[in-house]
Amino acid sequence: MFDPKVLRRDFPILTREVKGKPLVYLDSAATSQKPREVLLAEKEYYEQHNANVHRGAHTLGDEATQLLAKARQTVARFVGVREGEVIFVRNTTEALNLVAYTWGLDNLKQGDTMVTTVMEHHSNLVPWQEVARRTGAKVEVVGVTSEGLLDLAEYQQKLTLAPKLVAFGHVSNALGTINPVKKMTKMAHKAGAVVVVDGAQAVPHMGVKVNQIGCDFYAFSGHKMLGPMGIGVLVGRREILDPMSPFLTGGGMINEVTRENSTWADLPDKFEAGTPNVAGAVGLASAIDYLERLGMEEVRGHDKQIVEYALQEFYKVRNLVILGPKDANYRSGSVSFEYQGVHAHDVATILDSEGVAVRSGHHCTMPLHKSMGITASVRASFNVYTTKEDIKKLVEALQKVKTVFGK
Ligand code: C6P
Repeated sequence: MFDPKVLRRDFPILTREVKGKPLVYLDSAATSQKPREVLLAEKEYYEQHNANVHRGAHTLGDEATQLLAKARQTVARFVGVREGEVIFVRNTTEALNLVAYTWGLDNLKQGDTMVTTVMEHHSNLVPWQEVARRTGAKVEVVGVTSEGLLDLAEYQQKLTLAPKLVAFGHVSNALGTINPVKKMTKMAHKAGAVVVVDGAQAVPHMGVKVNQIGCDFYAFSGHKMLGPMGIGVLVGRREILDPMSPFLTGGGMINEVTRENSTWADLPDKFEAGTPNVAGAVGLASAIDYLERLGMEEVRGHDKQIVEYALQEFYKVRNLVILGPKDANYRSGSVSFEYQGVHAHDVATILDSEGVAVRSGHHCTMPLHKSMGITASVRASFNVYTTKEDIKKLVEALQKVKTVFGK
């Protein structure tokens, strides 16, 4: 039985106090906390198996190589793709930049169009702006409706510009909106575009099968899905990755090197230059084992319940303007709000004094905030260990904002 109160015991940090109060961690979209077994998996790697990979000459080197391969298998199975299609990177940002600086620079030219959306995290916007600056291509940005959903009519209309590349998020980190990625991918493919999906906020909360979505690239970070920082994944379709230029060059990614020239290793090594983060990959695989034991359907069920509860409770607080869809069926992972008359950073500081950790600011979505006519918001974000009590404590702590600001 999925019980967040029981599984909280697996997360050592959740027993901490902050400012003399029990920690209420509601900043999981920024980074999730890690269960003990993930921490131990990394520790055991360093204590028992640490060596560089692909060096073959000794036992520890073989063990490290096997552990990296096993972690790749785990990730591939988890998201429904082939092993060679899983490229380990540092995080979602690096994954998206990899696509921008390889596929983007090689395939886009003056006059070409890319389509993205106003709800993107900067990591899925700035790289395309940079490709545009360097190639002369342009970026078209689709807006959101007043309900906080992607404007699919505008999306369809922008697709008539025959974009070469379309990039969108699976789940918005600021609105919590779940986008219909399968449908959007189909529409973009019909228009002839390569499709890049930012899955940073989706993979932690729902069973994502990249092969079913059908996109060309899918990016996510280990640290938001109970795994360690410093490990992320770019999934790419083999047919598109194979002819692509490498991103970083040097050790580990070559087939043969002469004084004049080099040839590239097969996938995925071609995109993994230098010493990989084996401990991170091992930790990520351990996080996936943990999530799979809970069951991704249960994980999503719990996510939806918490989002529903948070919406219900936040709507009762006077002065809160909730961002994003009202219906939890269209949301995942977080609820952001504006506290009218009090700056988001002030709200967060007061909440912190009560032990409640939330994020305040633009959440790396400045264009989105601007489109809503605000500069900042407060975001409460959740993961498997979030309880209704956490939400209650946040609402209680909001009383202090009222006391201090009289609003
Ligand atoms: N969002 C947040 O508090 P990195 O930092 O590379 O692991 O992930 C970047 C990223 C990309 N896309 C989305 C949708 C994201 O939410 C994030 C990270 C964090 O919302 C940190 S800004």
